Amino acid sequence: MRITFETLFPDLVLPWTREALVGRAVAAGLLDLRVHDLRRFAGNRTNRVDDAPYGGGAGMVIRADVAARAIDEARAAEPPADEVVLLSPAGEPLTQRLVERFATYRHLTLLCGRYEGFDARVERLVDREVSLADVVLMGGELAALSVAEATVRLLPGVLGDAESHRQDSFSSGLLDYPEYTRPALYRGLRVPDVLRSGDHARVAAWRREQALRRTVRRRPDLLGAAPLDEAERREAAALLAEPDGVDADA
Ligand code: JCQ
Repeated sequence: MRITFETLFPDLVLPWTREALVGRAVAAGLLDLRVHDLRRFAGNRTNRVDDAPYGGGAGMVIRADVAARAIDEARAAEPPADEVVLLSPAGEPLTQRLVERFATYRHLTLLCGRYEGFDARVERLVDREVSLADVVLMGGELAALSVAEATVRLLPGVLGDAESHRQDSFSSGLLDYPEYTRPALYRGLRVPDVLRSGDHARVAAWRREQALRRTVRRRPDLLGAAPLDEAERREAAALLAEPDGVDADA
């Protein structure tokens, strides 16, 4: 898969491309990363990519023609970009489901804005606007890197067997169950006995229960879309009805 970053700050993106698992995926030919400096598309000798906003006000706006040339290049590339995605707080929220879609693409282009953003006409030239979270960053780069990292770890061969097995847990629609390692007693806190019992069926049932409890307590908004069986639905409803703090484990 190819992922192209269009950015005014390539130096922010480049170290990630060399990071352990990502660098290995690139070396193995599973991943083709391109980091393009948007300033290449300034199209003037001053190298300016931004201009003052119509209507006045503080800050600068990245010109539409600069983004347009970057987008045209992405669409003319081989393979052509399956999607050009603009990172912006005004985008649709990033989800695992969206990332699963990106991971099926041959070429994903991520367009990173800075300053006050792009000329609004750029929205019409991209396929999608995506937001990492309801926060405002100084630029789209860290959001783009998050999209890229979430996508890359889904590509076959990028994670080892053990790690890919673990990634199934978010697809359960629930938060992860808690994990423990030695020692069994640390600062007065004990590892639950069931995890040391060697009874794999009981361990699996306990983990599922913990995932359900944590999700009810911390992210009840996820329950609607989580694939739960009848008994789990009833349990989730009962836990939701309990006042906070009744269950110290959750
Ligand atoms: C991305 N969540 C937050 C800030 C405008 C392109 O327009 C703008 C882009 C940014 C940088 O991105 C974010 C962001 N996802 O802040 C303002």
